[in-house]
Amino acid sequence: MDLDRPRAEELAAKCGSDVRVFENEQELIRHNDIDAVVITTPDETHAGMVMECLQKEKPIFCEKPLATTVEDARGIVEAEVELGRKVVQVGFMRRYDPQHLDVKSAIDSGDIGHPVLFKGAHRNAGALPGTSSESILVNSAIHDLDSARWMLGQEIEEVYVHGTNTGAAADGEVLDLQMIQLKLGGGCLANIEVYVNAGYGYEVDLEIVGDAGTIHVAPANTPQLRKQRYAGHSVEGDWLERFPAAYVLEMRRWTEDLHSGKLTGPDAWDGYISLLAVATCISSLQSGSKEPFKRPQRPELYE
Ligand code: ISE
Repeated sequence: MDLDRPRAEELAAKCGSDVRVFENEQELIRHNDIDAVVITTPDETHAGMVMECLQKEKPIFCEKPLATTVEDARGIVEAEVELGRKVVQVGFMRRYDPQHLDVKSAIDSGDIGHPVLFKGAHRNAGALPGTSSESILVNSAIHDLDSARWMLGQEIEEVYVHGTNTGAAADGEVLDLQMIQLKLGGGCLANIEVYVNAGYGYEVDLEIVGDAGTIHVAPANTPQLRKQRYAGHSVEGDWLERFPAAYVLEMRRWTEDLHSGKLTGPDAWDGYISLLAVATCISSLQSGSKEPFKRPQRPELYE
């Protein structure tokens, strides 16, 4: 289903003769032939559709963010707990990126000792129309907040966010470059740049500092070129170019998990906690002070 029906029909035709195009999302979610639903619509539509699928007890893959308000995300967690089994997965695709997975396994193997610092940079070539200081946190920085929790295996305890309006911003008010500092459990820190008007391309950079070494995500998907007093590599234009392998592996694993009956990816709790961290970042950006992260009790379903 797509609001642009001809586009949906064009894609359906490429997928085979028995692929049906639905008029709207309710019709799709309720249809008896539909076993599971993938939601990749605009952010503010996610929560309503997830709730609808939960009522029908249909497994859901929902792009991040799980919702755009903490209340809606909490409602999803409560509905899933009520159902008594996990059916929601959230699209934090970096968890499937081979480069990020290499870093994660180096941390988990103890190669760099105890990890103490997450140094991230997340740059978009240009902000989407309608971008606000808050939507940068809800739509983009949420990846980094999830990545820090996942990579370090620690929960966020405190956040401190600064922002600035750069000359590249179309709107003179929006804080299009933000610096997020986190204090996490186990003595870990994080320092994350999120810049949505970097101009030159799309990049996600990450170095983890441990007490016995550091590990950096491989700098590029493309080879290093050295020529005529130049050394460098090309940079992708957006997340689809940067993370093609991750998106495929994420979808493949999700469908395998559906067949085996046990979801293993980032769940509704991860979606809720990352959104709560976003809300705390927004408070810090607005107050100009560091803010404690008040983490709710994790229900048994997500242990
Ligand atoms: C963007 O809006 C996304 O949805 C992508 O997942 C992310 O990688 C990108 O940096 C965001 O700004």
